[in-house]
Amino acid sequence: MHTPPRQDYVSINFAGQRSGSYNNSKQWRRQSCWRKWKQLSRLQRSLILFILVLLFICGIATYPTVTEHLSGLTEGEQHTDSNSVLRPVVPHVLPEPLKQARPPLPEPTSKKLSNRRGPPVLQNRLQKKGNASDTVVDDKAAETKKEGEDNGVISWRGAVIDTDQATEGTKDEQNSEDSPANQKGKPSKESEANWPEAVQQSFRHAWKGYKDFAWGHDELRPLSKSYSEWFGLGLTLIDALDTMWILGLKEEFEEAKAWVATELTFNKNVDVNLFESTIRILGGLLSTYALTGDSLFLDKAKDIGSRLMPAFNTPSKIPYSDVNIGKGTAHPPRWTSDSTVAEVTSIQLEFRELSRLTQEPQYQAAVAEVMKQVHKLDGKLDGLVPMFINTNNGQFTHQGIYTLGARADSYYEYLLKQWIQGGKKEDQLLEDYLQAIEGVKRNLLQKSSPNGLTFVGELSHGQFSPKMDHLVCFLPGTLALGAHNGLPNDHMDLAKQLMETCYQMYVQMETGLSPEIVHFNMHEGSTRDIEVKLADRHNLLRPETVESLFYLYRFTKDQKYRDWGYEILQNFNKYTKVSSGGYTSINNVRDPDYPSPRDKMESFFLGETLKYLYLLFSDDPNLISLDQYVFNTEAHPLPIWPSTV
Ligand code: DMJ
Repeated sequence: MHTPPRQDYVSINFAGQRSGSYNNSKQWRRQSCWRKWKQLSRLQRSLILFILVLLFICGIATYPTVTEHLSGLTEGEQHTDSNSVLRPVVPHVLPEPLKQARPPLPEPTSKKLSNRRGPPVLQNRLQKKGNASDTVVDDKAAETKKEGEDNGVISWRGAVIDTDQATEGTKDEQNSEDSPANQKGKPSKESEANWPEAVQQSFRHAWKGYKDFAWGHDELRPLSKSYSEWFGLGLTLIDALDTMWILGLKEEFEEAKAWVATELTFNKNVDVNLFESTIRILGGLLSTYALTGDSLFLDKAKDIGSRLMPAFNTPSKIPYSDVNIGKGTAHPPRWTSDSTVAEVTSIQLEFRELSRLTQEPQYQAAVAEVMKQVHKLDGKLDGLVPMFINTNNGQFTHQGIYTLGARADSYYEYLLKQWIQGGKKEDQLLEDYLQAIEGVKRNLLQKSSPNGLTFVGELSHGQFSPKMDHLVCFLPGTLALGAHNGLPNDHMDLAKQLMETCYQMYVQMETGLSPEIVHFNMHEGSTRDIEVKLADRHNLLRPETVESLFYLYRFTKDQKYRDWGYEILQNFNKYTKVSSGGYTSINNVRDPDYPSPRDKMESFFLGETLKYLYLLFSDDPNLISLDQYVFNTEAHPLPIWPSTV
């Protein structure tokens, strides 16, 4: 006998029970819904109403958290900063008033010879001490600012409280109403000889903050006078080693070297991101070895390099994003088995160099295998790659989206740079690079309205978006480097046009500093070329524009590139410098009165931004000659391999 199943649940059947022809008129739909509703039992109706009310209450309760979270995701570095994984929004904080004197003048320049990631738990683990006092510091700072404003003692200029702290130019330049320095940092030609020194001074100021409040930790939090950990490996210190060497800051370099010799250990149970630790730590150690010849740095490079190798043990040999350098285990992010294309294709310069130095082929073999596979993959558009690749099957995922920004950017950079590093013999790398640049021209290049700025937008399933990340501003420099190495002249023309656009991304903002992302107007009749969405107004002290200025100046000797770089340095000093030491990323480049400091100095500010500025201003073209060195994507110069033929 058939027993009807027990119904422990309430079933609601919305399937049509009426015969007759389909009628989709509004009235029919309204009547039909009402009829369905009335067909329900009282219990069913009460249950539905109860659920709806519950959902409504939950929605109201969670709305602020959700919007805050979403804005955090948008604001977070999208790159795998590059970065990227998505970081929590840092609460707005105010600096404390300036009490100390102007930093000491630097010693003369020595020409001895540059939406984020990381396990969230780790990021915060070592902040406890700082966190406890953060609120106090912030509150105090806020109070002090108010008092200061009231009695006129404090001159509030964004993160910098006192114009005396601005390091560049003479006092006269800064104070005169018509002085170029007051027109968004326009430089005075007379002081040009001092510009390298101004960068040294900025570096010392940043270093002071790191040394006083974050020594041996990953990143300085200059406003709360504390630090944050990402990998717990002294990231800023390692990223800054070769910058100190290049800037001739010997004392600082020796102190840092002593820390590396006595304190730095990679034998730690810690998850690190393969790409970030390769470009910052392995790259930083290898370049410091190249510059100094000190075997300490090579030994440390071997140590971290070998500890990163488990990342390549995947079914496809496309590496996982994360490695535990203590346990020797690797894994993808919790939510996916994909890796980011830029990440797996921007570790090659470093591992290849490690193999050359150690004569151990496994490093180079592992990263060459990745390039070989990516070269052959379906899913590219005229040489442009998607943003994700699966570590199980080795195929691109999330296909149809093409960008030169976050998650794809340094793939293109490393095609060219590997070709240069290896002595311009690896034709496949060059072919892929040339094809990709043609792909950019065909699919992503447009001009804005009304002033016709050339920009690189994005493509999503055939739909063009006029969005450009600041990260894309590496491209003018890379194109110029290619042209310098014999690639077509029109690459240099395009480099110059894009350089102008990247500069405009700074100069058109009220602080003279670029936002993280801009949108270009393309409609006739637009009144301005560049728009910035609210969530994109932050500046993380990124290097890409000054990096490109350095290349463009080296190859053209056009003075304007130096002038632009100097303006940018002045604006960093004006809006991001923190009086007690360090520089901070800011939330709003459009508000010079309240740029809203974020309380974080990224390691690449010392590793890249200040290094490229110094090299831009240096008159010595042999200071890291571009015919002898190739910079990795974190500005660490690695030797171009001597020809063996
Ligand atoms: C750096 O870590 C590297 O330059 C990377 O390629 C991109 N993101 C940051 C700087 O913006």
